[in-house]
Amino acid sequence: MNKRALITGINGMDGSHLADFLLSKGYIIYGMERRSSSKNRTNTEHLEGKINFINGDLTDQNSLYRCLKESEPDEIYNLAAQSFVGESWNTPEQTSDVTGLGVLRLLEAIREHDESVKFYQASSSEMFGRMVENPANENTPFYPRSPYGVSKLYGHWITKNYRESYDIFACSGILFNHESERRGIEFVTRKISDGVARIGLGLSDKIILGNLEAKRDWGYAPDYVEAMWKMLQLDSPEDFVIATGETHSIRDFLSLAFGYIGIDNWEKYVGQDPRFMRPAEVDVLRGNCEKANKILGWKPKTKFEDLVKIMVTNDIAKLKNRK
Ligand code: NAP
Ligand code: G4F
Repeated sequence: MNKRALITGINGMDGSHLADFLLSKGYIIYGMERRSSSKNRTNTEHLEGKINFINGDLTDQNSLYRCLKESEPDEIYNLAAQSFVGESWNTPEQTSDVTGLGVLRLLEAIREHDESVKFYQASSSEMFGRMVENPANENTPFYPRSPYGVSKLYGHWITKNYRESYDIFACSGILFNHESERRGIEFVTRKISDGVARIGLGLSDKIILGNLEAKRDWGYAPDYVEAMWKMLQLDSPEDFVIATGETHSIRDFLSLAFGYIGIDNWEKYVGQDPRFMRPAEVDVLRGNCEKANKILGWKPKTKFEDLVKIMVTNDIAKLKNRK
């Protein structure tokens, strides 16, 4: 019989890639989206007719009970969140409500509906923040540096707590940064790939950024959603770090991205504005995915250079089509 999955955050980057992956495995998929006056299905337009969209909101407990009743899932992937770190200083209360307490509400819905449902929580490398150990693994102490990181830490611990308290199959993937052509435009990688494409096509002459020295462990989202699924196929729940083990600066990303359009002196095309600096920065992130490799048989497939190329190439194609 086909397995049934409920994915929250279906219209986000990961939600849409996970739906593509689970469809290839024959799943019946319910994608939870919140109501808005104008729907944004840019990432999921191709899924219309193939999956079931249902309305729900992580800030509304009753809507979550209803989503579980309607979808009768075997597996729930909680990918919904206020996921933009920079925004979390502007809306700390809302971020905590959605990204933190939202996890508790889903776990409560599982307790009410059916405790045998398997639950995946999208934990984040932002929880390591000011890294106490580099590279970080599943045993590295946390030190979040943003309201977002603190909220994710609550989601992480409440998932662990419900696993231990109620014997629910609940686990967290601690995913390091992953990107794709479906990444939101305000995140730095997509802001760069889109900006480079515009400059290459003569539509713009500058990209304005914040801190260029920050370093991230960047992987490719389609590789990472497979790890989420693998975690829920285990017999007992465990948490895993998912990362590439490599770290690169924003400067490295810029240099490669501009390189693809034949520009070497990229500094000329990049400006900085304090508006894009953060009150507290995470200077460097790097993860160790040895445990995932050993137990899940997972490792990243896409190299950093290829990730940058995929994103720039896609943005050039998108803009050409629009023209
Ligand atoms: P994303 O593109 O920002 O998607 C997040 C989704 O959550 C959006 O579709 C958004 O819906 C939805 N959402 C926001 N508030 C909601 C609410 N109150 N109720 C229901 N849905 C709501 O994020 P992503 O990059 O795919 O990441 C997926 C998850 O992994 C997130 O939890 C993120 O924090 C976490 N994570 C991401 C990374 C990464 O590098 N990408 C790394 C570690 C962890 P709207 O479209 O309506 O805004
Ligand atoms: O692309 P970012 O906004 O991603 P960030 O903050 O690392 O968060 C992402 O990864 C987390 C996992 O570690 C996820 F949990 C989270 O949901 C999200 O997906 O910023 C990356 C770096 C930061 O150091 C930031 O200060 O880029 C720096 N940066 C420099 N200029 C900029 C900019 N970031 C953005 N968004 N915009 C800029 O203009």
